[in-house]
Amino acid sequence: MSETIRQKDLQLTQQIELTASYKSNIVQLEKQLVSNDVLINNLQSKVKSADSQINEQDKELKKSLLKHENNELNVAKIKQLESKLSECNAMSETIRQKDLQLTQQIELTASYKSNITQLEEQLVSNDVLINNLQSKVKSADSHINEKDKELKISRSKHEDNESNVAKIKQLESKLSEFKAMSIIPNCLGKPSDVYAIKVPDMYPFSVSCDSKLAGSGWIVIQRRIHGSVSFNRGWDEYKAGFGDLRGEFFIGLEKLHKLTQSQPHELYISLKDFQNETRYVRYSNFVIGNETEVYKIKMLGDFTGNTGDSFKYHLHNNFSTPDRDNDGDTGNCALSFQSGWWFTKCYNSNLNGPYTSKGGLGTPRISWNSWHLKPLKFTQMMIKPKSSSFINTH
Ligand SMILES: [Ca+2]
Repeated sequence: MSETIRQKDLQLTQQIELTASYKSNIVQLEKQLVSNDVLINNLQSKVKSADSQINEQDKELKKSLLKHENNELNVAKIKQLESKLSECNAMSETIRQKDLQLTQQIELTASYKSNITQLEEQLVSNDVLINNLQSKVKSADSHINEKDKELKISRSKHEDNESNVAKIKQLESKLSEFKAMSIIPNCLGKPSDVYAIKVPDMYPFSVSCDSKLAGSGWIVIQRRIHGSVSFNRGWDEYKAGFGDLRGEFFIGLEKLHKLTQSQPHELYISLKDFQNETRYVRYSNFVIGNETEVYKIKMLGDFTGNTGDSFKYHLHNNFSTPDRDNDGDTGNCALSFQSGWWFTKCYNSNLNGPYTSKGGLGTPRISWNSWHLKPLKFTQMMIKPKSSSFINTH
């Protein structure tokens, strides 16, 4: 045990020595710590100052960078401006050229203006000239018109004179005819020929007397022989009469009215066809109305004859011509059958129809349908004063 205690003592002495060494070390270390703290403080203040220096430098750097950037921007701006300047220069050149062109145009315009002014002056002078000429033409025209009027008057006087001379000659020739033909009241007792007849309310006029077909004293009012005279005529011609008294003719409605109105008349109609067959019909009291009565057949009297009565159908009918439809038909019979007649719807006889040797029912032709429907070659209508007929036959 004592050994152990001795060892323990030894160990304890060693430990105490060790601890004393540690203590000295700690003191040294504590001293060093304090000095280190001072150093650290110094360093920390140095770091602070360095930091502030860095910050300032950083700021300066930033400023410098900013300046640098600005500089770059400025360079770019300068480049832009330079390019714009060159553009401006180019434009300026263009403007200069345009100016040059404009100047040229202005000069040209000025020259045109001067031309226009000259032309306008010329126009004004021409206008004056034209006005002068127009007034001269007007005065010439009025002069011509006056001369023309004088000439017309002179011509018309001359023509009037010529036509008057011709009329006088005609009248003289008619007068000499009438003088040569003694004026008769009717055809009674006269051989077949042309005579002057006088009826009340009318100047004497020529008539054809026939004494061969049905005894003496007949005034021929219508005759068809060969078709040389057209019977397709208007109202005025049927009213006045037309044709050749020695050939084919129609006496005229006005004369027919005046004759049949002056005293009672008989009517005789002679017919012949293209087979040279003949027929006749006779009416005892034939009266034609005046123009106001449309020249209607007012009376026929009693019928006699050796064929059918194709005229009775027309009693009381108006007279119609192609240009004057007075018929009882919805159409225009006179136009359809190319003649003037006492049509109604349309006819049973048409002695004024177109002269033809062919055709039948429906064909415009000279027709007497109650005999047959073939065209006729010859017709003659005649009238005679009834009393004279009575006297003549007794
Ligand atoms: Ca009609």
